[in-house]
Amino acid sequence: MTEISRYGVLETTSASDVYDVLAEEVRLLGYSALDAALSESELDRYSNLFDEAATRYGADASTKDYNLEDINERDTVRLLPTISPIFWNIVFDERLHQLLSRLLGGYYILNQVNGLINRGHQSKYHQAQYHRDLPYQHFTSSRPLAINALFALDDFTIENGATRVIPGSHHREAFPSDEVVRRLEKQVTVRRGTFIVLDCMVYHAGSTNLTVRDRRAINHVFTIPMLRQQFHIPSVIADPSAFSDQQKKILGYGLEEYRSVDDWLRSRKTKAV
Ligand SMILES: O=C(O)CCC(=O)C(=O)O
Repeated sequence: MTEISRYGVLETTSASDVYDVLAEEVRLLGYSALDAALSESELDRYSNLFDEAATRYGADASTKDYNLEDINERDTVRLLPTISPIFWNIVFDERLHQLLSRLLGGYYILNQVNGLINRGHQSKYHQAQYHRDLPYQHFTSSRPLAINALFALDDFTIENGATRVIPGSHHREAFPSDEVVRRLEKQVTVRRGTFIVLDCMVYHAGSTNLTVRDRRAINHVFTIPMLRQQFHIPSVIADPSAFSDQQKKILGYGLEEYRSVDDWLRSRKTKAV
């Protein structure tokens, strides 16, 4: 390909493969899209299992006397892969982790993984208000601290409430003025089977679903290990033996705070060997 023409440029960013390109987009704009390259039949299977898991989750909650609607939890299936383990495959998708390692470095952990249902019939969707995934935070950082890989289980279209983003808003501390939001916001339409990859500090929101069918997605928030998980995932997983050491690291194993100075000193001793 011919080089983009330029003048007065002393420094350029180099990109050696597609993951470098997508990572650069996320750094610059706050979002990008990554195709998980799943077949139509795999996606159909995930969709069916998602619906089953959502039904079981709702039934279990009501048995335990939780009214999900009353507590603003109607649209969310918390820790989806603990209900239907096939969804660990998406959490550990190889392409996604190629990209995450470019953005977050060699050590990052899973903060949350939730099924999201943007219901049809213009029903009110909890995520349809602009927010950061690190809410209440108003600072900028030179590198991403957290990435949301929002997996589209259905095509995201204008009609069914595709995600809106305010490009570049992770570079500013405050939420932009309403007029600037109206001028800059972009709706990200993607085919099912795509991850919308967001810097968690970029302002984004779902949109109202104008169709009659639910629009389903799974959010995966990965952070640097210094940030607290939404769930202490090691406590929720009954049997970790199926996970590799690297996967356990991503799930947050081995991060418990030291409970005593003795514990700290003992850990240094092991490291020194
Ligand atoms: O459902 C969407 O389009 C947006 C989801 C979202 O805002 C989130 O995962 O934080």
